Amino acid sequence: MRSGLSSLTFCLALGAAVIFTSFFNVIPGMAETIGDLSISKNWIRATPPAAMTGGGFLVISNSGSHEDTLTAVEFTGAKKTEIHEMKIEKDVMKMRPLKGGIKIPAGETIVLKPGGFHLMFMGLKFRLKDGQNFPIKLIFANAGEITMNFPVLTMEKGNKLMMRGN
Ligand SMILES: [Cu+2]
Repeated sequence: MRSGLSSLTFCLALGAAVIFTSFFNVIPGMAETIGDLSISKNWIRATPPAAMTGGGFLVISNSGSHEDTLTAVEFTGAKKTEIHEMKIEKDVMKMRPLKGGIKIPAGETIVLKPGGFHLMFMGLKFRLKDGQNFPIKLIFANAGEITMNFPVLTMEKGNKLMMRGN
């Protein structure tokens, strides 16, 4: 019976590990810090087949006393990554690249979310599927560079993540 018990224990441990891992992938939530900046709720929206563009989202808080700027973003899964804003022009919602990046004023939090600021992946090299993870490099003017793992989520899961409390 001893071997039966130990294999049961093994299975339970494995099950717990699998549950923990998938929980971890689906709900990142854990903030990472670089200098005075705290970055959280980072995710990529899952894309339909043959989509050429994709979107990335995150929350950046600046606890320091100086403004910083997200100047550039690198994602190897796309030919080019831009930082976009959404604006209503003549009653039409349009997006356009923010040439100078996104400013994060001292003591403030900037949210990149669907319908607002976002990372825009142009020329996707492959489909982005729910459950995958990809490293993305964020480059800040003052704080420097940080590479974070971005989970791919459906719009529904991503919106849930954005609505969660910190
Ligand atoms: Cu865009």
